[in-house]
Amino acid sequence: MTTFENFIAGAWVAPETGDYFENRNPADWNDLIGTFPRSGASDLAKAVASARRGFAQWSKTPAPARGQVLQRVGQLLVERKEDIARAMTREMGKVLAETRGDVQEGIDTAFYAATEGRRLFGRVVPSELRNKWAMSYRRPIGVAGLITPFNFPLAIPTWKMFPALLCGNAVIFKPAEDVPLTGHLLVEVLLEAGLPPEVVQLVHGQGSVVGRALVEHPDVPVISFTGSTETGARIGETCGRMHKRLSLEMGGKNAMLVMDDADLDLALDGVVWGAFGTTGQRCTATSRLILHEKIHDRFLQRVADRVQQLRLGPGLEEGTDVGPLIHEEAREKVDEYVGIAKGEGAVVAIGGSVPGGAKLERGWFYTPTIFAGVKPGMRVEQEEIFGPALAVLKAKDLAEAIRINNDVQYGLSSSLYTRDVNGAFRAMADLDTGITYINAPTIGAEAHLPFGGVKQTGNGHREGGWEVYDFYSETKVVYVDYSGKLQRAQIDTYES
Ligand code: UN1
Repeated sequence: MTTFENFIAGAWVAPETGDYFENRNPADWNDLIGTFPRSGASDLAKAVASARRGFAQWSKTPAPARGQVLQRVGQLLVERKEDIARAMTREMGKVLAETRGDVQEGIDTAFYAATEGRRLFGRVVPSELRNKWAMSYRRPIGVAGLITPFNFPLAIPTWKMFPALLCGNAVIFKPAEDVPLTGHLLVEVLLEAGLPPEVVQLVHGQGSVVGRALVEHPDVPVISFTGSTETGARIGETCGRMHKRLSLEMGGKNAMLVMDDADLDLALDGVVWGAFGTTGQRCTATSRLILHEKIHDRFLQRVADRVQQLRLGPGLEEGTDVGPLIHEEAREKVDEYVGIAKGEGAVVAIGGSVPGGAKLERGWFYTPTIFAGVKPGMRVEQEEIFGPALAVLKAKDLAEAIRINNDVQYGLSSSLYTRDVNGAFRAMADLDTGITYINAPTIGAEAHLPFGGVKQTGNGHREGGWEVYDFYSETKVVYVDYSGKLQRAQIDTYES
């Protein structure tokens, strides 16, 4: 058994609290991965003081040189992809193919960030006055606090960290308590790639202690958080009061719409992957299936038949389709929603129980579950369950399906299966989500496009792609007047 430490002020150090928590495999809770610091506010304060020194150095490093470090980070991730993926499956539970994908998303993000070091475009625009230049460019901001969830233990930290670093900021990383090992491995890679040590700080611990101290610290002007809408709202209040820049990625209740003219074989593959991949623990997961009434009964039957064949098991085992949930409360939550669904008059078509069998008895497994006969407004139709549970609804046409899709508080991802090009374009405009897929499921965003949602899913920012660089940099505007005389904007141009 290994004891892991924080990375603060350029060294691996024990927490000042002297306190540690256990990290166990969710597929086999006898498997203890290690113990990690349960840090306190004083650990965090030390990290901030060091990160400020890191920032002073890193912000003066030319952006292309910062990009070179990220290039090496990408290369190291390529070399370690298999090892990190295995470690990640062991601590998080999702199947190996998916954790390999998770590392790949980090690699893609690293290589994109590396090349951005030679762009980070500003603009030069004509001044309204003679002999005067007007331009904008991007400056680093300071120390960025990054609070990340368990479900993409590598990819989501990289979405935040790599653009933040490329823009010249220092970062403080607080990974979810369920996946501290992946966070540790990522910081090791950054250091090996040559990132100056004080530019990154890793502080393990509870959101309510370390996360909170990070959000409340006056010397951390940028916060990026992925997690629940409730926690995001609390963080938002603090950041609003302190005038901090904040990016939030929160809940989803994503729907797949399947019309009567769709390729149903394709839609079947799509919904099984979208709803039960990652054991449904994606904010992009397909958690509602809205079926055209003409195909509803037979398509639902096909989905149920297929989902029943999914093999539950440890993610490291060959042939496993669906791994465990992350922890006991997550499994209890799914089970509670089964009760809620029944109470509201929905039908549990399949699943709805804790599976038996020796292989599964020491993990947080739950049988893939389908709720049929769900009506708009039921709680299982409105609330994020974050587990292997799919609510199925019926609609009389595309317009009604879009209305049902939009009538929830969230707006991350949506999907439409159809062969009608006019309908597809109508849906692209009218589905009220940050991302829409046509003839593909609601999951699977690519690292080089903006990622994020509308309504209660986010607060208007995007991760990924080109837009995230706006979030992690401050726009500076410079006017250079080389006329040698006072020129008054808005006055002299128009008077002479
Ligand atoms: C998340 O679920 O929090 O689009 C992120 C996807 C992945 C990222 C999901 N690339 O499903």
